[in-house]
Amino acid sequence: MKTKIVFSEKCLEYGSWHIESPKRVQRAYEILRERGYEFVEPEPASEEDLLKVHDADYIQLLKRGAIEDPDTPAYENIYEYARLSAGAAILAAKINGFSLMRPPGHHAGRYGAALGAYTKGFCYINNLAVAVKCLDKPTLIVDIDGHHGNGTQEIFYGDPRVIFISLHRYPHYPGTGAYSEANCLNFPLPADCGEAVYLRTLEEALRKVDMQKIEVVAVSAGFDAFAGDLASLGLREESYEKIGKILAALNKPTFFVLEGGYVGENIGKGIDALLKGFEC
Ligand code: Q9C
Ligand code: ZN
Repeated sequence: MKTKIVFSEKCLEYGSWHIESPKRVQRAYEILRERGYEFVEPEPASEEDLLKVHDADYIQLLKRGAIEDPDTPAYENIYEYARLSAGAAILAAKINGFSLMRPPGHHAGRYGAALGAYTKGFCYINNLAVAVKCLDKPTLIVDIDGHHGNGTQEIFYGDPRVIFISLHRYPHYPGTGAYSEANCLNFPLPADCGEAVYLRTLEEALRKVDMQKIEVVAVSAGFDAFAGDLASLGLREESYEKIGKILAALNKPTFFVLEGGYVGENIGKGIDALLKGFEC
């Protein structure tokens, strides 16, 4: 049963000058198309869905485009693009698929920039958080983006039905995630620590979770821990296949939402490897 990719070309319409560029997702899309994946089109999330995660005043500011920070531009119509990316995460959760959309989401907290971070790190709406709230089931979130998912931590901190695991480079942007607290299990890792350390840490993290209490696994699937990318932990294509196998062993309905990763070739190959590992 091959995982379907949730994708709309609309997410390629803005921001060609930014490092979080349409090119990265477009290249990943081409690779997955060549490799025979099936694609499904998302619908935008409703405002009601967004309000399950974000403060009403923040959503109003986002609609007006009054949310710019040094990492996160106020693109024209960004509210609509962000709503479509969130809707794609909701659809991925419904069909156990992979949302290949931008903008990313895991740095967006309830009011925008999360846990005291200076910026929203290219994120507007926490797509994965919206999907988890809409599903409304006990969920394990596994964040494999190379940056700490500070927005996701802020949103689910203390939630008795959610466990949040994040492996990330530290010290590094956004500066949070140095230690575990409450239901948020953080695993700060040194730059370029490499696959062996990474996989050992992931297994250690997952052993801490009582899987009997979990019904769904939601993966914040960023690819900037790839060797040479923005938050490099020295991972390679094969590492993502091994991560996929480890996630499959949890034996739960699982969905994936793209976060960062700034080399399109690596995103496409990384997704294929992750899903190949997950499926066999
Ligand atoms: N301008 C994601 O991977 N870097 N976001 C700040 C100073 C921000 C990464 C450096 C990196 C954000 C989704
Ligand atoms: Zn990242």
